[in-house]
Amino acid sequence: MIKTKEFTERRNKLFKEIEDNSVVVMYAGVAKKYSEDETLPYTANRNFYYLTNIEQEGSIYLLAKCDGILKEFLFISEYNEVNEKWTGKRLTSDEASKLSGIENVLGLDIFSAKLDMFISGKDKTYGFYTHLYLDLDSELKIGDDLYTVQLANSLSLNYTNIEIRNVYPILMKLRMVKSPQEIEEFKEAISKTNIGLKKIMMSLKPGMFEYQISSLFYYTIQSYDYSTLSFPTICASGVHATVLHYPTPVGRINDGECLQLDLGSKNNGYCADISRVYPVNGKFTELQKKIYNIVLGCNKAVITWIKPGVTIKELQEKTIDFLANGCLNAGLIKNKEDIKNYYFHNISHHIGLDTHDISRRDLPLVAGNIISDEPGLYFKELGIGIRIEDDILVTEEGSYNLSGNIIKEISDIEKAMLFRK
Ligand SMILES: [Mn+2]
Repeated sequence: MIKTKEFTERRNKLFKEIEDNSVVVMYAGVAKKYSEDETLPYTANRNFYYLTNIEQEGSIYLLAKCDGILKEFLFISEYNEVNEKWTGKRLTSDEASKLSGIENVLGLDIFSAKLDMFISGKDKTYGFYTHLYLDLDSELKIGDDLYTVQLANSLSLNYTNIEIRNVYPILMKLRMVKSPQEIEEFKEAISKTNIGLKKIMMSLKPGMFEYQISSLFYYTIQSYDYSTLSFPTICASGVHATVLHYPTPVGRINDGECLQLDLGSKNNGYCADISRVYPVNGKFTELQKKIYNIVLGCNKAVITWIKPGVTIKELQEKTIDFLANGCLNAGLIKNKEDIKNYYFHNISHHIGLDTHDISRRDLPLVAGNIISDEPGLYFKELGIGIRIEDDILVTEEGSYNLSGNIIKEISDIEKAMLFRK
């Protein structure tokens, strides 16, 4: 678990990045509607969580910076006996304070009045403010029919003395560099993912259905320590693997095919994102090996290219070149340009509290970034799609493969699958 102290440090970093005489308001948000009276599964806004360690729906954080002095408040829903009977226990002020390290925890009912005291300039003891920072992510729902973007519009009409800014780019900059503790959380997420992958290798047999394998992964990580998925598991056999985000794993897993898995377990919010390919009957065919080894060679080359100063765009250009040469030499394509028909996604993205973490891919990498390394080749006419993905930490010296323990050599996979039940 990330210690409370680290959440306090994150808020101090945010405090340093914003203008003096500013207020920041962050919302945990509320669940979106699924259908009729049902909602989609709720997750606290990741930027809010990153700063507060609080997951409770509807919570609000307010930070004020006035003449270099920090004041902060957390607003959570008040105790409500009836609500608790329906949906279980909510945080008490004390619990919220311990989790977040924020001393002043107040009820949500006084939030609006408190914000008004800060930004209206009515009460001089609150200080004088010129800027209000909000997370203007258009998807951030904070109430019935209310998103932060709409809130910003109405606040700027009511408080003409205040300039509204987007806090999102500042939090992106902070979240892109992972702390030593965050790296530990990742390692744990990856090792849980590995437990699930081993289980799959030991259970995979021709004739099964794809959903039996994707469910097995979910069951394995859930029964291990109630972990959840980083994202819906992609489990695609044979030609299905040529659809990148193959959505409905209802196909039969046939003898002689390869099974593509792109999956991950979360650990305390941090998302592993791993791809592996297994031969359904335990043995790769010669053609599958040929394609697999081009992708694996590229996956390993990318690890050596990753270092501070390099951009993901540069990694992408080198990847295209590597895969094109590999396919040309193997007789899989006739012209280098044809590679665009068989490799058509990006080599990498940042990973963190979101699988596709908030980031800018054009920025040079720095130590502490965690990014994916996921080359792939997809030959629909051959019924073969292969993507191999590891999670890579950028270090001062270059890179470190956080998922180096998850086997990916053909000989290792075939050996492991000899022990299937
Ligand atoms: Mn990925």
